[in-house]
Amino acid sequence: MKTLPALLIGVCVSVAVVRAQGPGERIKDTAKAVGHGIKNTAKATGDAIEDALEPEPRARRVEVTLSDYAIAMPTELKPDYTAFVVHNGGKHAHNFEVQGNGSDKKFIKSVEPGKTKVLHVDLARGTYDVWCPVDKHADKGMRTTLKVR
Ligand SMILES: [Cu+2]
Repeated sequence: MKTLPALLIGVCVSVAVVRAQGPGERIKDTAKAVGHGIKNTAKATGDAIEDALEPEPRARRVEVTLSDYAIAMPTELKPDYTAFVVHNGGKHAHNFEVQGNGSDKKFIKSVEPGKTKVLHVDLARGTYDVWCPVDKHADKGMRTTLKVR
């Protein structure tokens, strides 16, 4: 229990800081800082903060069907802002990750069986690796390559 005194000092210091600032102020500042963090991160990476369920009107639609354990989708596409409409026809939850050209996108939460979600990716010329990042699904067959040209 060598760490206990250190821990107690830490707690006392934290309490002192809260007292000095006033608890309300501290909470408000923290909330503000956290809120900014989320907004800035989302803006900086261009990532959505929740998964889309509908394609954006400006996007080209590409249908994808996930199963246990395969990904059915085109393996060649022309460059375009793309809405992958991903349907899970399997009995297990799956995800869908598209990586290439410095971009790496996947759903924040897996697609449950019978459900459909939409992943928007701005596809440029090049080769993309596509796979399901859940457990060992990629090794079981849920991986493919997409050529954009
Ligand atoms: Cu999977």
